[in-house]
Amino acid sequence: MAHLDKAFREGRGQRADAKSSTRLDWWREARFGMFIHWGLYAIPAGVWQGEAIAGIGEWIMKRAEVPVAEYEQLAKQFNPVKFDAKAWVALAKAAGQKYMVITAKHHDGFCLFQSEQTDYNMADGTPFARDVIKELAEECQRQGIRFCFYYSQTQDWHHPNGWGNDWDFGARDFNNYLETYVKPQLTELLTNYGPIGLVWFDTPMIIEEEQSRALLEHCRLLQPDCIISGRLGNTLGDYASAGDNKIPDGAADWDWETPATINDTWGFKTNDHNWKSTEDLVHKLVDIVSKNGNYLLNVGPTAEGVIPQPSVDRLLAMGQWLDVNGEAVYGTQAGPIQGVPWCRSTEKGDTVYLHVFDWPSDGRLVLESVSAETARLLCAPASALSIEPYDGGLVIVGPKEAPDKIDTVVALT
Ligand code: FHN
Repeated sequence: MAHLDKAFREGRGQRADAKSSTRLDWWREARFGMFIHWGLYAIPAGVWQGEAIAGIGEWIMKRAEVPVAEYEQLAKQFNPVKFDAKAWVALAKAAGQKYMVITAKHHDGFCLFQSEQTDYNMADGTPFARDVIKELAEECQRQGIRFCFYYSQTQDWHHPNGWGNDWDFGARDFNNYLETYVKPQLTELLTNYGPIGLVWFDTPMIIEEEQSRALLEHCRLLQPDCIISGRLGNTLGDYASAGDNKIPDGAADWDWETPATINDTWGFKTNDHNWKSTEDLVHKLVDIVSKNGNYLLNVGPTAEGVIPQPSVDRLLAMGQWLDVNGEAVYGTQAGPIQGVPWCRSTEKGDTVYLHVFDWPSDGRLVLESVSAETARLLCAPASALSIEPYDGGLVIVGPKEAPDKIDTVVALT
């Protein structure tokens, strides 16, 4: 397992009893979700007082050590008039994503939901004056997407007792912050927005085991079926979290997820144009699923509330590929063919799905130690492919041209 460990950071493991729990059933079926990083950081979008700030966009407050009194002025400008919950959820649906995880509160402390604990929130502290978490939760219900939220439980650069802001605050009472601020906010989020699929805690850092456990129990009491992410800390989450954009070399026998970016940032940055190709994104999705994982792919909307067009284009293209090949992704697990560079495999019931990334020019797919009676292309289900025996394995004979330039899926039974 040593090769796998590199992709999983310490303290981000799966709790011992989670594997046998039915809580994760929908999530294992889903395999692909939409992550949304949206907050005040979308306004500076990577540039502070004329200076481009290196690194991920949502960290601009920390990277530029912006004082709270200055940073919180951004709330008065936050007026995303183009925000459209229906369109965001429809995009996730068209992309083939089955759950949505949005930053209810990120490290900068600004809340996208209405909270009695602070006015530093979208509904009470901005000219927009709307609870976007409510709008998205309702729209997800309507369109059949599991609604989930991200919540930064340890880092809060706005709260004097939260972790991470050393330029404004000195000594802190972290436990007091957890008890008197985090827990009441979790109560609000797990009470006011209907059923929540999962709470995506992040960057556990200094949180101690009994504090992680207290948050877990708090969430369990409010919504027992809600999944808790591995980044709650102290190996108490329901599934393991790989590092950002990290994919392990081989299949894991625990439940895990890779959170990932389409370009390099999570929160919107004007200067980040390093977009991954659709082919790369589909390959990453399939690679992850072929190793028993989930892919949580991020979008970073602008301060106007618009999901950048390069993200939209790629998500729609992924959705088109999934329309044809979704059978080989949703509800599947790691297949029997592992470690072969030109392909990946997933399986469900008695069907093995061979995902061919590099189609051979003679159209002959040689597989060792595999037996199958039938082979069909998901992109042309009516035409069966012939199978020839080969030295303990088999050869599937297909066309000379790759039927799908991105990933041709052959279903073997
Ligand atoms: O610090 C955060 C970062 O801003 C972002 O939210 C990612 C998403 O997985 N999580 C943390 C870094 O691992």
